[in-house]
Amino acid sequence: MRKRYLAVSLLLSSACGLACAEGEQRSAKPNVIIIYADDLGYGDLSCYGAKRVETPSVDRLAAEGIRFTNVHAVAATSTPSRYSLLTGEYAWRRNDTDIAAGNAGMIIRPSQFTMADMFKSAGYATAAVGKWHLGLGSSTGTQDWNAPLPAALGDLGFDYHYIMAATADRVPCVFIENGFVANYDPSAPIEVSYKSNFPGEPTGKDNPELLFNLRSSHGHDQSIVNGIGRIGYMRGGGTALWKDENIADSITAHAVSFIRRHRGEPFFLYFATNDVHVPRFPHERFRGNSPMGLRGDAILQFDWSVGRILETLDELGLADNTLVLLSSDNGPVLDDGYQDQAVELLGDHQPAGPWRGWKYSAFEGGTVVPAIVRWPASVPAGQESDALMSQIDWLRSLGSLLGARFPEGAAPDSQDRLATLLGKDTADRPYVIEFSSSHARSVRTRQWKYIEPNEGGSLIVGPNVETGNSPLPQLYDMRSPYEEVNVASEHSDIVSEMQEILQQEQER
Ligand code: NG6
Ligand code: CA
Repeated sequence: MRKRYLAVSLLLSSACGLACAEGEQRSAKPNVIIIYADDLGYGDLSCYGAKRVETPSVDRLAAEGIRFTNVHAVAATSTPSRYSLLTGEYAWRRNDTDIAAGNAGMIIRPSQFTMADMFKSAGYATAAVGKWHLGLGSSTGTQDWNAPLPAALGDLGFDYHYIMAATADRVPCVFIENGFVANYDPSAPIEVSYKSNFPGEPTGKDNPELLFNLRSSHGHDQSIVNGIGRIGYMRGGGTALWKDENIADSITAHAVSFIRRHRGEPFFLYFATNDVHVPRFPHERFRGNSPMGLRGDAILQFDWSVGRILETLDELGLADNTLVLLSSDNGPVLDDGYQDQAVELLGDHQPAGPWRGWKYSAFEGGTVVPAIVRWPASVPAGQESDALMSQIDWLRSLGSLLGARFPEGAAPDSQDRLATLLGKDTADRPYVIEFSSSHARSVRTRQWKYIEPNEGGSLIVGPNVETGNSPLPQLYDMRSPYEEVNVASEHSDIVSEMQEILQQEQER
């Protein structure tokens, strides 16, 4: 592959004029790595002000690039955020993008143009490693996990994948490598159900004595794998079952080996970590290293994974021309279903930084996330940008970097904001649309935040999260970041403007 690429560029550069220029441009294409953390909050990194946890590798990335302070994930939970990042379409345009079960059918359709398709069409080697959570196979509940899946990430433009089907707290607890269970164990056929248990199999609910690694606090009381209760039922798996304490090692090793394999050609790596999602059960070399218990330790483990990626780039001489984009899929949460003492050991740490609300919420804490860009060949170090941005735009922005052509109808909500992403300007997106787990949409501009009326309750009891829901329109003046005083009735003109934006977006 490498040889063929070199041959093509030699051919181009030996020709004259335009072909020559194109050849040079081609070889200058940066590698792109998206490091997408799970539930990592705006305030969870030391470069974003965290004091009770040190994240030297992420801090280094920020110091060598741009640290953004006003970037939004598209939604306040994983599946819709990831859907939108990879397709450039707002998740709320579809009714099947809520938090996916481990046996959900593939949500992105093979006919859709994805970020991986875009890179592939520009001649990149493409891979997804880590958390997927966007469904697999042709339809929900019909997968045969003992055979190659009929639809997987290969149909979405990824040349290679090594992924968890959903989340670490959802069955099946096995990695899928290129559409088939990795390390498949023929002596332990895999069965999965989100409806009923398999006869004779223990559950967290009935056999709490078997939860030797972590106890659940709410939910997570169905199948038990590795001494941890899960959502959903599974049987079998044998030696293919993951050990939670090795997940970071395993996915990081696969990410590193993809980089090594493709060092000689442009590559795109979507590296979606399991950290710091529940169940938080990092490797023992991280356990006990932070004063914040397992959640803090998982942040350290995340930082270690980032460090391994950066070291690999350094070692291979690829750091200069690799664009690394680090962010998170939604805001932070403390008790997300396991007794990991995230609440008890928090101290004065502020996972969501100055923002109100958490993961799931319509308040800013649901979607404001850390975001860092480093590309030494083109982006001067040591920058900070408070430009208002949304991850919805990353697809077309990166496409603009590659000069990619998008098929008709692709990435309908994504805008080219490459200049902002590379720190060449600080222009705000005119507005950003957010989407909470109770389906409340918000419109955020530099000064205002509007939350549309929603009949859902005001609190999610288990994680103790404010939803931000209200049956009345809410408007906040973001010159003070903590959404506290609803000024909708004083500014009916702004409220109408915001409603108009949502209406127009809806009809587009
Ligand atoms: C919730 C789970 C939570 C987490 C979340 C998805 C319960 C009680 N809670 O339903 O633990 O898995 O889904 O998180 O089951 S996300 O970051 O992948 O969206
Ligand atoms: Ca998440």
